[in-house]
Amino acid sequence: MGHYKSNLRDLEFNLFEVFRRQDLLGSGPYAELDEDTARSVLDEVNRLAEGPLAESFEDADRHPPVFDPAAGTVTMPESFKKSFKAWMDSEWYRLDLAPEFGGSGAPRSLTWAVAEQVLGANPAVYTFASGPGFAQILWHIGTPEQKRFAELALERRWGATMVLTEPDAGSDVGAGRAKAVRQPDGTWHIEGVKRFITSAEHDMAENIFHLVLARPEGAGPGTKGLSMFLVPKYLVDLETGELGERNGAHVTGVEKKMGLKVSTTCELTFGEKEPAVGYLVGDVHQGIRQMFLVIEYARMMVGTKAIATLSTGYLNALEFAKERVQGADMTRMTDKTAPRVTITHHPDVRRSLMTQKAYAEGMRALVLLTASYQDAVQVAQHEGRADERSEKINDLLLPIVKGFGSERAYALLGAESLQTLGGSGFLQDYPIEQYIRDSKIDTLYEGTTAIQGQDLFFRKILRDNGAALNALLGEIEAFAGGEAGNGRLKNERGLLGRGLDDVRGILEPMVGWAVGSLENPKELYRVGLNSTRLLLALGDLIVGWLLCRQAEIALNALGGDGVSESDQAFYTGKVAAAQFFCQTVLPRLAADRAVTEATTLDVMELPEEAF
Ligand code: ST9
Ligand code: FAD
Repeated sequence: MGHYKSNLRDLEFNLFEVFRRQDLLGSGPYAELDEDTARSVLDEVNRLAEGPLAESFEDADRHPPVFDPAAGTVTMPESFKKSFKAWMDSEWYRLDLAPEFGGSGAPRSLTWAVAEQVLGANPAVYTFASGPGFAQILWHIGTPEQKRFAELALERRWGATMVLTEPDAGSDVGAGRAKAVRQPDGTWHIEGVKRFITSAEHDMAENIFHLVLARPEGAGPGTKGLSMFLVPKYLVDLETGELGERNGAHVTGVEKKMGLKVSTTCELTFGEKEPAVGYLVGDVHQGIRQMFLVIEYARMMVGTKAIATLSTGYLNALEFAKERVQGADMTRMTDKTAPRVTITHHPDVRRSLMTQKAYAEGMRALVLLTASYQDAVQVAQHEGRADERSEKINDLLLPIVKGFGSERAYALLGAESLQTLGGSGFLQDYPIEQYIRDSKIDTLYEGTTAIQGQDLFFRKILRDNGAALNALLGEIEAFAGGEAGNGRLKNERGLLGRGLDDVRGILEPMVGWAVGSLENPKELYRVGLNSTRLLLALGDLIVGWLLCRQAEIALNALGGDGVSESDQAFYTGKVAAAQFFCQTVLPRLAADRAVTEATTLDVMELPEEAF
């Protein structure tokens, strides 16, 4: 067996028992897909993920890509090339694409379930394979020539990148200095240096196209002055599809990193050797809006990657714990002759395993809840209407999937999954140390956690007048006040209700300070001191709610006839995870609330020298 342990049963539980995706299948945009087919897709991808995709995970970490600075080229490890080819040859990436663009138009919930398996098995396979997805975005927003380019990119499996970051413009994308100079023939020449660009060079595709943010000469400051340009590595004859001249976008460095080593992170220099020809995407100057079409997708991807990694980390830890014999049962700890037991007998190991299980499964549900709002948006589009409520709730959930998902996954992988293995966890004999190294990036790229917290509060809550948030909290309130699970979940519903009060208790002063900042700008600092806390607290509350919803379904299933032995165990675990989470995690929200309420400006008034 390879390193990757998927949780197919839980994916199917979410899709078909919790979110009842089969109700959407067979009609509307998903007319061609039924439940059996969806299950068999999951099954096949699972085999691929656990087998050929996972196979190069370790080797490619130990033998990362080799950069030749003189030629500006990268040689990828052979093992990884095989995994990548297996994924591309399977063509499952087409699930995400619209039928008009050569895809199968599957629901987002199914495509994110599939993505979880790939991202858990070998995340860089997924990111190197983003060409078709990027091409679809270009196809949607591009000029007729760019649509043709996008079709070629799909057909020829070209690679793709998103190019925002510069040495002095990371979180602050609007500080970017890369310049675009208009040419008499209508094209643009891009000049400048971008850094940290994922997949900008490799030897797994004949061409790579970059979607680049640059500032046209004379354009205004900030993000709104940026435009998006299509800059291919090789220029393309759009009629024949043949590659032409080498364009002037060259990789001038590849970073050495803590983890995710097989994913090339490149310095990309434009217009140094020869002009870097760019085409204004859609022939409109709306770069940041266009780039956010990619970013929204990528933020969901990053959260899913983190959560997938926690899940396989937990399942590896669980397997180890079931076999590792150490110490006596606690009730016989003073009896030196007592039989030694597996570590799953120790209360602290059980606490740790259940914490991992509850978060891994609760956050998987968070991803698929978010995806189910994306399904609703797709269905509405298919029917020629807009589902604004689902759009807004999806927007609200994205920073939680990305920011909360990555923070909790990384923290738990280190503090709990690796810890379960004792000293062995520290060794490269087990995959967890690599999981930790590979998943740290998830709290950083696609906007750091601080940026996610601010996005959540200012854009997704304040700017929306709390509409989407109130809709979501209203659902949690109704659940907490309802009859779900009857006596079996009464205590948990009570705890959920108190957690909800506490989250509202965090939000209220924050909104007050934001309003107060109109008179006293420094009040905003109090918001800034709490926005990450809010992000994490709201994430915990939603996970608690989703686990309780799962527990309700599990209790009903357990009450029915003919439950198989493995399902008995599965559903019993579901109820236990919800109870454990509500009892041990949600009460901490009261402390978060107290900390928020007591926020002072002391730390902001402290001279820098005192740090
Ligand atoms: C990176 C890549 O890190 C890492 C991994 C790459 C892997 C690639 C593979 C990914 C797979 C993906 C597949 C492709 C897709 C497939 C599809 C298939 C179907 N939501 O607040 P303002 C916009 S890349 C939407 O004033 P500031 C909006 O237009 C580097 N839009 O911002 C807004 O205008 P308006 C990642 C948003 O103060 C405008 O921006 N780097 C949102 O000027 C201005 O907004 C980062 O993520 C949003 N949430 O700038 C940067 N927010 O208001 C992080 C803003 O009129 N920094 N817009 O609507 C930030 O996000 C900053 O907050 C900032 C601030 C730059 C936006
Ligand atoms: P900074 O913005 O300098 O942040 C430093 C610290 O300050 C962080 O803790 C941050 O949270 C905090 N901070 C900064 N501003 C604020 C603020 N306003 N409020 C509160 N806190 C703040 N970029 C691309 O364009 N394309 C890619 O493909 C790509 N891939 C990447 C791959 C890797 C491996 C890495 C490491 C980065 C990649 N990036 C990519 C860049 C990535 O998106 C940025 O690193 C990220 O947005 C953070 O920017 P920064 O590193 O400059 O950190």
